[in-house]
Amino acid sequence: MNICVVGLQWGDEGKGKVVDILAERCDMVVRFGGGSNAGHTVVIGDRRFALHLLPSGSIRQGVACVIANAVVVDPEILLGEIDGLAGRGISLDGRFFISENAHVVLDYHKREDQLREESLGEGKIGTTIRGIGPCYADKVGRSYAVRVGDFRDLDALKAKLDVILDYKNKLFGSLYGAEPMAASAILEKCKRYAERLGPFITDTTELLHTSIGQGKSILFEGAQGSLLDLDHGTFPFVTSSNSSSLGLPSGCGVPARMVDKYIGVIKAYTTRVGAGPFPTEQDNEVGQYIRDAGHEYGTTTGRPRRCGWFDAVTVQYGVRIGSIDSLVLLHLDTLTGLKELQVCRAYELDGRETTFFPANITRLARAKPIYETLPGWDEDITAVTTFDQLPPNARRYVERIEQIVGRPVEMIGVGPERSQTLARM
Ligand code: 2SA
Ligand code: MG
Repeated sequence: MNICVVGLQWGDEGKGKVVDILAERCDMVVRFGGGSNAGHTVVIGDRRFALHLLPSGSIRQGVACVIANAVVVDPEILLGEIDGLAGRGISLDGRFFISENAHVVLDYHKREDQLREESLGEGKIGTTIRGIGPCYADKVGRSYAVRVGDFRDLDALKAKLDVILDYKNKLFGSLYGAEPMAASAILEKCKRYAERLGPFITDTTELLHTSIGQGKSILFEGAQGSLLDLDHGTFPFVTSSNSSSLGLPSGCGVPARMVDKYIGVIKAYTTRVGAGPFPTEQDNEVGQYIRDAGHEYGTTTGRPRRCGWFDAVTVQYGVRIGSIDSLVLLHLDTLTGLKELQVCRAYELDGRETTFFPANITRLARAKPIYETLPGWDEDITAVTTFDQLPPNARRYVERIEQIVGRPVEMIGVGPERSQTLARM
């Protein structure tokens, strides 16, 4: 069985935890997009792992891990994660594979991300400054791109970096008055990356097809959320990759029909980091309550996340474009203590009621959420182990979400730990 797990909101739904749990029954976990902008947290007992580039399955010793073509790889961060796991007794030797065709994030990408964001002032996107957008832009532009496979020929890479840095230095100098960056310093770093990452570099498309042919079960791990998808999200307040499940086939060369099941991860409410529209945002004491109770701060940047009510319109959109079969609903415990809960079931847009999410932000700006109110619960639910043990109002909340979204909730999270997850079916 091949499974894809993606977030259906604006990221941070808790995909890392879900992938970690499902990885127990899989042979291989694959990242198909995004880069170190992702922050996937897994908590096992008193051990907490925050991963940005390595697939969340890497914590499970028996699972093979793949970074596929469309991931943008920051070698500095990747090596830090590999060493970090090794220091905690978890080795990736022989079970980790990076696509030779994945693009590389280098220092000038991070510099460009930062310079551009600063220059935009109020109009900035609120990126993670991890160089993601500039690296994908170089990939699409083709002429100034570095791929992981380039680490195999350092002479050719040197020539390439000379050309790239010449161009970037002219660009940054004239646009932002920035100091030039030395190609030689970047090449020195690349020599170390090449030596350390060399053993992991391979043709991951061949590996994936061979593995599927052998009947192995593959878990595809999405990064960010469906509403941050470059083509289908709230552009320009999106990331630079196809972060919905639509990015899977192009991201790793495995056709969508080879995936047996698509699981959408949602939070019991909505959050967003960075700028952009957010119809159900609660920039008030409710939002603050959720932020405090749910520890809603960025894993990568530590930024406070914007918080708001559950928006079934956004989630339904993620379900539609993502071919989602079932849902995992996390952070139900975060809502404990709120007297009443609002659920957005539709938008009013230009005098009409709609349940189809307008991803175009000019139209989205005119959309007003239509809420229904559900009663909350006070009981601590963090130690609950079955759905039936949940307070009636918590069960009703989950069932109402299933009804509106039109997909079953298979798993429910009542706390950050691996064990605080209720299987529903
Ligand atoms: P970028 O850096 O170019 O991808 O930023 C573009 C937009 O995408 C958003 N984005 C994210 N949103 C939620 N979570 C993300 N990962 C980290 C986390 C974020 C963090 O798990 O907490 O630590 O702040 C993530 N990555 C990118 C970003 O906020 C911009 O809106
Ligand atoms: Mg995250």
